[in-house]
Amino acid sequence: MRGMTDADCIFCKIVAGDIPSTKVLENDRVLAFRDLYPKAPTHVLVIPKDHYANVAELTVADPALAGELLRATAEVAASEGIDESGWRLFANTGSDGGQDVFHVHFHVAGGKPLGRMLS
Ligand code: DGP
Repeated sequence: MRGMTDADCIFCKIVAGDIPSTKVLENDRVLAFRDLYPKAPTHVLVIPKDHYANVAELTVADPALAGELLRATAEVAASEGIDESGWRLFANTGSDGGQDVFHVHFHVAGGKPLGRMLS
């Protein structure tokens, strides 16, 4: 769905300004905003403004945009002041992966020791 929005997608509505969000970074193609249900002192979601369902779809359709998203996650970590202490980047993908919103997003989490996942 490159360049398109999904009328039923809450993140497309956030991009459009139809649902309010607390933005922390924005450029032509990328938006970062605070997670409504933060799991850490810093918990920011980084999304492309265009609608792609998940990381796999995005990376096939527009690998350059996937790179822009990754760069934005590091910019957010720095602007949030967690780049030195450390932070976690993750993208839940599909139902077994725990994805609830099917508009691709990277979670940037930190601000406290997060422990180990899956180890
Ligand atoms: P995931 O489970 O990986 O699909 O993460 C979706 C995240 O989106 C979850 O941590 C909560 C967050 N979220 C859901 N609805 C809203 C919303 O309307 N606004 C904001 N800021 N975050 C939302």
